Amino acid sequence: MNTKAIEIAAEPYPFLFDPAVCALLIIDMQRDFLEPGGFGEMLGNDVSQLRRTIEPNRRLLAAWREAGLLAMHTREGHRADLADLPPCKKIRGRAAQSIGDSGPMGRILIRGEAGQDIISELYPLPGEPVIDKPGKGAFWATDLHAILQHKGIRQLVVTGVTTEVCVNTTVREANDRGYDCYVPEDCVGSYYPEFQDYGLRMIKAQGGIFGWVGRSDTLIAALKPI
Ligand code: C5J
Repeated sequence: MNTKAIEIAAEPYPFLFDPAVCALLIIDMQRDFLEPGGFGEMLGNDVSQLRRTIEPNRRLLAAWREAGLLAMHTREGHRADLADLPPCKKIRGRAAQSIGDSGPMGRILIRGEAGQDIISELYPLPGEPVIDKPGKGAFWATDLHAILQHKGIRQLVVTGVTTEVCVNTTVREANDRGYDCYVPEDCVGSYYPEFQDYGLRMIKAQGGIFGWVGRSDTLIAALKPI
């Protein structure tokens, strides 16, 4: 693996990738969001828009592990007693079934339920931190920042779903805390193609106001031994 920082292709300008201080953060690749028959599909969403990100994420995660770098995972979800669920989040959307109710794969977005867990293709290895988050951003009400600080991390490669919600919120939170974020566009997904496009454009606009946008093959090439 390259151990020195190297410039890699990105928009709006090349990213100085430093593997020694960079973690991969995979956002909410959960069964209820991605699997046919899950909560996301039950709400009428086209899960194929998210499922196209599985294979690029799988390849990137394999290369990341091979290089011995820190990989982390998040899951959106709540306590079984719903004590950490804001009432506004519970009722938002006026759906027949909402967070905490019985869904296709257990109670919807409740920690420990089958649907709340990460898809098998990207399942965390022992030792890879999993952040259970009650909000859209991975920093809100979690120990993510403390873990990253303890490990000396200053850069994040952020992947997962959905581009305009939890990925964007996390990138913005990370940016405000001083992390440089690189988002490989093939590894993030939205149920809505137009939000995929604008979610990425918002990150790289204004000279990279929240971070950089690139591709997973660029990262994988940079991780290869020289
Ligand atoms: C995520 C959501 N993970 N869209 N959640 O983006 O509610």
